[in-house]
Amino acid sequence: MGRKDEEKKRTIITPDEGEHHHGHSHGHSHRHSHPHSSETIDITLEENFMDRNKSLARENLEYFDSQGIRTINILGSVGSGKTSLIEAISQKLASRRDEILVIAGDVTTTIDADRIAKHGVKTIQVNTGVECHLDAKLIKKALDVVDLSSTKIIIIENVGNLICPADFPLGSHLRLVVVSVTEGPWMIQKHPVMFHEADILVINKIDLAEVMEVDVNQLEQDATQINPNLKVFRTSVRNDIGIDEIIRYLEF
Ligand SMILES: Nc1nc2c(ncn2[C@@H]2O[C@H](COP(=O)(O)OP(=O)(O)OP(=O)(O)O)[C@@H](O)[C@H]2O)c(=O)[nH]1
Ligand SMILES: [Mg+2]
Repeated sequence: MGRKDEEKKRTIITPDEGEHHHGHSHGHSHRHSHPHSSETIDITLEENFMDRNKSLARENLEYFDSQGIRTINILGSVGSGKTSLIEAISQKLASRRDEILVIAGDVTTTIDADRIAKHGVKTIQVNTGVECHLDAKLIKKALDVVDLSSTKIIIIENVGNLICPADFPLGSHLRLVVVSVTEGPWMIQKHPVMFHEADILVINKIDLAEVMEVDVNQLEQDATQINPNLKVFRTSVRNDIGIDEIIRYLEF
């Protein structure tokens, strides 16, 4: 095959000068690469928005600490098993269900919150509308509507996405990312920011590793190369493998 043919097969599209970059919605100003001054103004707004989120996240963290509440932000792609993991943890901690609050983030539905609430833990659904991530303000709002007097653990399920939620701290003590072998062998390498910012990695659906022809050792290696401090667990939520180890590690 000639070089021209190879190039034709691997087309890479990059934004053109003057094109609108609507990567994902933040419900605020976007970068518009128009000539003249609008570019600078819009970027400044975006940076303020991120800073505002960071300072609200710090306030949330201070609040959690003052109340003696431990919080964990669970992130990961769509369908990796975040809700399944929270259900399994809730089931195993059934005798302490009054101590647990789950905040379930979703774009529009209450499906996850309904699944989790079945296990008797207090659950709040936060719908993000068009946003692809939760933010610190939404968490603060959720906290305003519940009685936290018996709460010792807050588990937050973020919107299923490996990109946007990475930039939005919520004020949690820990970030846990769930990936699953059904996402294929490259998803960790392709989303370094998410793994760089995480404390715990859960590689889920190991029951399907063989049929997916995905090497779990390689996934773990990819992740620890990005972040050597990651604590890694291998799980099959479906077959109750690895969940007890996570609960022990989290000291729940
Ligand atoms: N085979 C297998 N399936 C699993 C496992 N864990 C979860 N699943 C299935 O994967 C599907 C998606 O799981 P969820 O827990 O809804 O995933 P999620 O990450 O919460 O998905 P979103 O909230 O939509 O992003 C469900 O059908 C689960 O039953 C596992 O360990 N093995
Ligand atoms: Mg879910």
